[in-house]
Amino acid sequence: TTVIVQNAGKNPVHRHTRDLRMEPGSREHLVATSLEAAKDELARGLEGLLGREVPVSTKPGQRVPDGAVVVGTPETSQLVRRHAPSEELRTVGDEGYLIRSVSRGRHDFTVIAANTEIGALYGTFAFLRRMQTQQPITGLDVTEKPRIANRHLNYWETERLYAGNDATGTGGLNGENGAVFNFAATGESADRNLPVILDRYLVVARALASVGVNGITINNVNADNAYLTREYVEQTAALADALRPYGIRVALSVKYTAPTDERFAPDTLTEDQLDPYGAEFRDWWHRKAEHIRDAIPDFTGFTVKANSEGQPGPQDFGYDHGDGANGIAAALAPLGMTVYWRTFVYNADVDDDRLKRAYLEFGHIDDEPQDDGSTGRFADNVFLQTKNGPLDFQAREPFNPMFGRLENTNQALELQITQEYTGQNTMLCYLGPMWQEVLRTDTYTTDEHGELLDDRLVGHIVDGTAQGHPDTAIVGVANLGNADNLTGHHFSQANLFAFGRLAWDWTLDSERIATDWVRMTWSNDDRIVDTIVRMMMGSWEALVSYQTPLGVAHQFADGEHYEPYPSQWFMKDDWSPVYYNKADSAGLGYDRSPTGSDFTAQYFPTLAERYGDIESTPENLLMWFHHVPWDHRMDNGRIFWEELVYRYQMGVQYVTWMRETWDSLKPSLDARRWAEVRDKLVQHEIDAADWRDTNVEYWQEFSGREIPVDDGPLS
Ligand code: GCW
Repeated sequence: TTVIVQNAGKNPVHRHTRDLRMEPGSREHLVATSLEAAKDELARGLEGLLGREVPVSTKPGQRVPDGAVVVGTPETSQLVRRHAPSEELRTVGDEGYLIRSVSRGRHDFTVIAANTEIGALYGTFAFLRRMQTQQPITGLDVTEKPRIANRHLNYWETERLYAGNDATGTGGLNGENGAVFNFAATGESADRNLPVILDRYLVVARALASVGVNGITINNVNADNAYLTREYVEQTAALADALRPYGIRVALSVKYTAPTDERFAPDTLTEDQLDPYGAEFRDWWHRKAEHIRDAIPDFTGFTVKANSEGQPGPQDFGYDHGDGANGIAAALAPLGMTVYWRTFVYNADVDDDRLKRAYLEFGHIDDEPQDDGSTGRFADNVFLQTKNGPLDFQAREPFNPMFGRLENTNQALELQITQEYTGQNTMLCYLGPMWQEVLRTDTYTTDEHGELLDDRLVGHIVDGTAQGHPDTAIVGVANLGNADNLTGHHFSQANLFAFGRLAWDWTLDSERIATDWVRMTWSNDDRIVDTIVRMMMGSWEALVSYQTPLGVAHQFADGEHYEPYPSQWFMKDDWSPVYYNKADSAGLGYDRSPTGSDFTAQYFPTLAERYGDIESTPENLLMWFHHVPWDHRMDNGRIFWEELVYRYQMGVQYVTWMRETWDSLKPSLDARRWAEVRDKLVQHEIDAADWRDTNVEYWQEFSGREIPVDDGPLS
């Protein structure tokens, strides 16, 4: 075969940093265009898959040899103009592609065509994925385009660093060592700081492009104002230059009060000047954004965590989220930039049930009638960025009622790829099924006449079809670090892969995604594929079972969010396990029904009713909504106490089964990676048993009942 990418280098993307360079001895290299990236991926990929070198041609005007792969856009390639029907191309938009098998006489070849170079790169990866997973590559007539426009990552792995490569594998809170990108203040030696590009940055860029991720907010949402200084902007610009050919645009997290930071003197404001309607506030943000734009022409905008977990925000100055978000948005709008305003707010001093807070703070702004006759105060270039569940990335949460309830505001769904609460870098937990469950949950959203919408799953809200939102976004909290395998656990890569695939098309099946990943990562042998996919597919449900079964939430020890500590009370109610489990002699779980906090009233009527009644609440969400009596009768006839213990045991048994199954795969897999996963599974089993024992023993103090023995003893 031959790779033909005409004019691959014709349209170099803007490069701001002249001394951008790879560190000496690199294996990766910088490219100037997305087509060059596509050409390299094909050459490398085909060489790896076919085991021989593949000729590459970038010349215009030539005959297409049999078996060739042609990549390009109508603008760069006369072959694409000739062989990709323009009516079809029109339908795939800016990021989509088409892949076609073409026959000309005795010559058969493949055309990967798109309207843009980045579309062509996405098509290239899709074609390689087909080959890698051993699907047919003849008779192709594929058109694809993403359902969600902004497929974005947030990077705050630095909070806990379980994808970093320090000795313990976990790193300390707020440590910087182990972060995926080296900025001035990071631990690695200064001569490896940006604008020096390390191999792993390009590996990350290639991995993200291969699944269609097109943006990243590079710093922690608990933002350090340093990222707005000249020195840091220069470094971010260098990174943006390296990522740009891969279609990845950068954004920054900012603090609402950044204008008062002395580091920007003499360009600083006083607190009195932090009026989001005032010219001083808006001009300040506009100047900062302009400065960034000059260095990074395709800069996306700002992510803001305001009045959340001690971060400053408009409420500190007598304004609300709408005032604050719109103030910054107005400064960014002329530059075409966006504000991602997070809705992760809670305060146990105000609401005893913190889950109600987000809707209480944001709902009325979304509902507010405007002078021009429209409804909703948030500006068009604001996304409200909301976690999938109302608490905080617990292994299973009911969906956040904000999805559906907010009708007039662009909304971004925030998912956590990094496994903060789902086993970190130790537990094998494939999150595809969780995200599928979230995206396919029926919100029962009604229109203004109270009629149910036709398309009203969470995914329809996010992709804009339910409520007709012009801009759409999905955000994943990234799990990248400086570990050799980038994620700390080999199987965590599957989560990054699944996030990207679902961000591109949320209707994809998570098992199908897992199958592709296993074929691309471990083996194409059907027996092995089936076995590993089976391990992955049950791993999340198993984790839910041995950590927080039947909807009992947040039983984690303070800070690290890895170990159990159900009896812990610390500092404030809104983080204490005892506050969530409410264990007493009557039962277990948090009553959020009308007899309790009435959080259920935030859902649309069908769900408010369903979740409000213990009999109709899905059992896997039971303790999210009810204080469940120990002898409550479950669907299968067991009483609640027995079912609870059974779940813990089943969860651990699944992990045991995974460890044994993995052992059996030893002869068939790459030895080093097999052993690394095996070590993780051994620890995983120990820690899962700890979750079961710690919790069951503690619950028993309240239930006063025997531990049922028929399902096998506790360890
Ligand atoms: O659950 C918490 C995490 C914090 C995180 C916060 C958030 C970055 O423990 O590490 O802060 O969520 O989402 O802002």
